[in-house]
Amino acid sequence: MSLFHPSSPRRVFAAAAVGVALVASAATAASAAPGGGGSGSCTASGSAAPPKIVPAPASLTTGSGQFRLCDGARIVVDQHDGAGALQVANALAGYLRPATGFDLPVVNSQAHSGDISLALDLSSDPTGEGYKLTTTSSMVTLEAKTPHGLYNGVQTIRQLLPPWISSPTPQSVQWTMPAVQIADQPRYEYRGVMLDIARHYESPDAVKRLIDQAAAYKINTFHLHLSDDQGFRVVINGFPNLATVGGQGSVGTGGRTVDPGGFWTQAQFKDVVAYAAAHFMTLVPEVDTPGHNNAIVMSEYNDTANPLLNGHPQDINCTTKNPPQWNFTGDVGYSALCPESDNTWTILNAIVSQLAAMSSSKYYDLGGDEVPSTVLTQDRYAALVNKEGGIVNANGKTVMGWAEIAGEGTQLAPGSLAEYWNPASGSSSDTATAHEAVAKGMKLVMAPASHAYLDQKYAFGQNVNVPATLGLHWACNVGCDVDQSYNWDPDTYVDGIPAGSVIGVEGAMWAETVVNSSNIEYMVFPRLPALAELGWSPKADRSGTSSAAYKDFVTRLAAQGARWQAAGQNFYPTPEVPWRLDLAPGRPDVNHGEVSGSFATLAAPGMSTGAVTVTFDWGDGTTGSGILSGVAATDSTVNGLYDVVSDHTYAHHGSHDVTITTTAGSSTATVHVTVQS
Ligand code: TNX
Repeated sequence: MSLFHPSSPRRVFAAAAVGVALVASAATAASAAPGGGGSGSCTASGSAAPPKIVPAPASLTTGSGQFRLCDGARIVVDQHDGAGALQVANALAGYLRPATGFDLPVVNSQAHSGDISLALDLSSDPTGEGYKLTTTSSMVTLEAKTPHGLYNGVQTIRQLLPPWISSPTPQSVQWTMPAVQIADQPRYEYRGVMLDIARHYESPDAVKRLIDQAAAYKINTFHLHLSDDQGFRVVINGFPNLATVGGQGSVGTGGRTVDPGGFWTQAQFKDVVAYAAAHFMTLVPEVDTPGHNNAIVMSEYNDTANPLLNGHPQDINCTTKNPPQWNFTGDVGYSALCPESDNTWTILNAIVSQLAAMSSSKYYDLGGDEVPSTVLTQDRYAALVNKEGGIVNANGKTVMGWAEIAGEGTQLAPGSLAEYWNPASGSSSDTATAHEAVAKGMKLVMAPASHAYLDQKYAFGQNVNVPATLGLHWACNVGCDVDQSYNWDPDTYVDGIPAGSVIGVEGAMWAETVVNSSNIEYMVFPRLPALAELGWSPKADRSGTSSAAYKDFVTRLAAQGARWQAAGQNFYPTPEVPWRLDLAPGRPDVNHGEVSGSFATLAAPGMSTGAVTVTFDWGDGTTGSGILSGVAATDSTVNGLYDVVSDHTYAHHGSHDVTITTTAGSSTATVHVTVQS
């Protein structure tokens, strides 16, 4: 059976003028033709850019030549590989269709020249996430043992294509991929990103956006921090106040007139879990206990009419205030639920059982951080963690929590997961929680704040505050830029941790200062890709900015900037990264033989319009210049893509290749112009 569709009519960008018609398009796109059947007319000219993949594949060999994806190409998947492989094939088509404008039908058929084929025929893959990818001048072949492995390979395919592949609208570029052979698999099984939607509410759509962005870097775990002192963000049946009272505020609400809160319904929660699953990410819910929970206390301590409680829920309150009070500052360490209260357990049973039933990860995160002994003694803290751990296990989940859950007196099932957040490293006594965790048979996820807290400022110090309006700096007193995210090793960060104890890495996006997706993206990118590389790529000498690994990494990271700009994703264009210029041919206008307007789109991360010079070779023996226009950067937004604007009048009709070149020849684009009489 073939699901092959004839290729759609080729897009031609034409503008008619009286007496003269002019067609301008990318020179190469103008000759585009159906390629899936092996048509020779869609060929690659020039050479494809060398592969710049983040996270670096375990093994990559470059071949000669390049593959060109053409209209008429198909995505071939064997129906015997089942629904999982088909899902990934459809995901690949979904990634590639918007920018190419191609049909890219998903078919169950023999692969032809020009096709991309996916197959579950890799026999050995101990990780369940590995893949093998081969691109030649005629075909792209992706093999894996599991659908997740195929999906990881799909993310690599995206990065082998030009950056404009992430554009939501059709672009006139040659979709070439360098010939490569990649055999890849992850170093660690847990590669996470955490988002705090408690300090500031974020919608399901905002979370989906971050899932999309993180999936591109093979992140497989989304840790959702759902509750903290300032907000509780999901409906729990039987305890409506948790959402309606606990969800009202955010940090800095100042009487709830700004920074409004919000909460998700359970249907929305399930929808986000499904969305994550479609991106091969499991979702770990976290309701932080016994501290960081003023929102729970404020919702329930007065819930005397709730039939599930015993009429005097005031006894849940172990905060330092009686009666408890809202506190919408970023203060920590004053709130706690009382472990002796039956009401505490009625509430926690409902929370754990409902969230465990709705979420997809094998882990449930009970929090456990930052409860000073002045608020709860260690005995009472451990009593609460142990009892809640039992509830988590009874609901079929493994306990996860911040590394304090390994402290004195706690007893959690072996295999429970401690997230190490302390900046302390080496043999410092402040690394105790990591050792305690290992001694108790727990595993570690590494998120030392000075390397993995994505809410920390990039730069801080005298007269420096980047970004000016976002971020904290308690773990990074001079700032934590990309080099800090990259230059450390999860296995050896704390001395004396046995091999195999560290199962992964996580970047944590706390939300005291970030209020929307744009803010989140500015803090998360480009640091999360650095952490993703630590989680995925083989161990390397990541000892500092002069290491070969770091230098290679920032060059590969540089290639991501244009992808993010094309996708409309915000990021911090750090001066640590040698961002590249990338041009995509545009669609100039025509007026009686005069060609004018936008000839190209330029990605120039971190560069102002004045910083880039553009020259034009009009293809008729004359040269000229262009100007850039677009949205300038602010202290928390990257500059936009620039239009490269110019104009020229041709003396004669005919065909001309307009060549646009940026400063120092960093990037060129060719626009094919035909002036017809
Ligand atoms: C520490 S350490 C926190 C969060 C804050 C964050 C701000 C730990 C597990 N918790 O409550 O939001 O610092 O950077």
